[in-house]
Amino acid sequence: MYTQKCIQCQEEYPPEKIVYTCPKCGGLLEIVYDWSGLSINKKDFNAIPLSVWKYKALLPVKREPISINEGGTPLYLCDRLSEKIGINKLYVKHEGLNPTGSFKDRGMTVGVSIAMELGMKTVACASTGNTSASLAIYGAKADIPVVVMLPAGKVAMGKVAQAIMHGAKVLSVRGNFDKALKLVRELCDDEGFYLLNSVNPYRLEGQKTIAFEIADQMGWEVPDRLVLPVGNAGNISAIYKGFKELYNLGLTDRIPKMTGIQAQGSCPVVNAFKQTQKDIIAIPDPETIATAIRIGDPVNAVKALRAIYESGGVSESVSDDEIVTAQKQLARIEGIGVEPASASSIAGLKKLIQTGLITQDETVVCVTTGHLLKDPEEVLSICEDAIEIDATAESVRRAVFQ
Ligand code: AN7
Repeated sequence: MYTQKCIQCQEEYPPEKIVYTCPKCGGLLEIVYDWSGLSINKKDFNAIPLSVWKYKALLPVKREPISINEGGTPLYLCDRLSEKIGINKLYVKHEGLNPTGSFKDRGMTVGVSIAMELGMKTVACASTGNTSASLAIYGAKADIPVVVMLPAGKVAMGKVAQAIMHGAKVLSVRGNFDKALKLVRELCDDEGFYLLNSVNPYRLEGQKTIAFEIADQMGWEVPDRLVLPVGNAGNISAIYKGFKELYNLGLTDRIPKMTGIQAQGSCPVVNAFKQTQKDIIAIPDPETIATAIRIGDPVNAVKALRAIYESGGVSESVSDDEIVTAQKQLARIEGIGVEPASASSIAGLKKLIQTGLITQDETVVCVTTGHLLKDPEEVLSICEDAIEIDATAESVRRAVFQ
């Protein structure tokens, strides 16, 4: 039993009502459950392999889900990197190892399953890339048409490749992500398409399983802090909700400090946090090498700021140079290949340790949200070129020892 509830005015709407924000006050919605009849125990999770659907009892989907084995991503203990940056224990939850290469799959397996339950005929989203790649693939699996809107020229190649290969109708919008999102919301309202951006509260239900898996993987001991990139601000809100639910169910004994990192040229949530505001002032022309989080007007900002304040977390911005340095460190010290947005979590952690806002005795989990291969062009622009040589032993030797 659950409803869609406004986080602002508390009005509740039935599960099958197609709403994305509160019709009464415009507030964001979240899924709230009546779990009074539910008895759940840590032991219930023993010996079941990790996946989003391991936690089906805590998710809203009734039907057989549209699934391609999402979730179950590794939690790596990063000894060498933690020593280098000066933190007691650092884990990386590598969400880039989901089926389409990003955490969006957790949201889409739930979101597209709900779309099918509701009998929707077309699904749509605006995207900086990963959301569109994921929706294209889940739409293909569900046999439902997909429309995606991307900011022209600002989406990493791997993500566009996925969206077009899996058969979505891909519209390249002359404008940034925030404009594309406005347009797709109008399209969904006018045409009855189902909107699967993270303003859709069902999508965030899938993403809260990141919290469930982290707790599960750590033996139901939660870390002191979670550090992750913030773009449209859905994921940090979802993960916080997940940890809160575990706590309320008595499965864990505390909630980690939610720590949101943005790129300096695109940091409305950080600005609001530093001025202790409850909502953001949009940035009209966001810019960063981390195109996934090049978002100036995040729809879930109010939820994200609540997550940060309530959990005692912080929000910080990092420069593109800091992002690139962290991306290389993670790749070369720990063997974890991530796209720039994901590396912002490591860059942010380093900065917050240096400024003393994070203390060395903490156990931290960084969430790396997308795979390195999403953005090969960025990699080629920041790394050493391959050395082209003649096909002779002499040239080989000269190149190897130069
Ligand atoms: C790799 O695909 O917004 O704060 O349209 O792709 O929940 O938005 C992507 C976001 C972090 C930020 N890391 O998550 C999209 C999109 C990666 C991402 C984020 C995104 P949110």
